[in-house]
Amino acid sequence: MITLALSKGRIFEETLPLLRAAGIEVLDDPEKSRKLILDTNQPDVRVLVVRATDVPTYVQFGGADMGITGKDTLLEHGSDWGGAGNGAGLYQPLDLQIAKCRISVAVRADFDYASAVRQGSRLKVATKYVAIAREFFANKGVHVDLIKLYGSMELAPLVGMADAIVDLVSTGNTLKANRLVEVEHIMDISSRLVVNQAALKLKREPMRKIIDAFASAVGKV
Ligand code: PRT
Ligand code: MG
Repeated sequence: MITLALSKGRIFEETLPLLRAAGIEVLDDPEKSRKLILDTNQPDVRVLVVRATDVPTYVQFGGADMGITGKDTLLEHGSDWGGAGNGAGLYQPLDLQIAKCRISVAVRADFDYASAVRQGSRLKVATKYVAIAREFFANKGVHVDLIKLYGSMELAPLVGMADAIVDLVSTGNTLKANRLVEVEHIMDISSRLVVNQAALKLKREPMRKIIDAFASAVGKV
């Protein structure tokens, strides 16, 4: 049995064509079903539906043989496990080039970020990405007080709780709708295939088959 960990939402949607290219059809719709283990057309392949931030954990501890998750999630997970931003030693054979976005710093349109940085002001930064934000501002030599949030970061500057946010941006529409502007582009993000190395040793053949099928489908689906 090969167990694949996925999260609902955009990564799931964008993963379906890759799975199809590997000959795998998921038989249930995770948005409609309450099942957490989904069957596929392949009797020896199943899909676990987990929180996006839990995907690396399932793969690291062998609850899943492989998983698909954003580079953002992997970097934060790696820092929790003392890894130097490498996703806790999780083997990452592939950049799937799906769920692409960037991680950026944004502020209220009326906040003069450049001057604040120039003057060496201490910035209050709200984010779900504490490790990525800490490293970015440390490298820049900017002092920050980080405020951990779990969602809707865009609210924090609007209610005066933070000067800036570090968040994912794709179209920029969410920032625009909340009168925030992007002032730094920290890095580009896409989703990665992560693999449990012990599982790969035990189930080399069937796992290689899936990895190779994903590899040849990347960028084509
Ligand atoms: O619920 P949980 O916190 O566990 O997960 P989640 O709800 O964050 O999962 P999901 O499905 O929303 O996103 C999971 C992954 O998708 C992220 O870890 C990224 O790797 C990737 N991804 C790609 C994105 C975006 N693009 C994205 N735009 N994740 C979130 N967003 C959000 C962003 O946070 C912001 O609020 O969309 C908003 C901005 O979008 P635009 O188009 O308005 O700029
Ligand atoms: Mg979400």
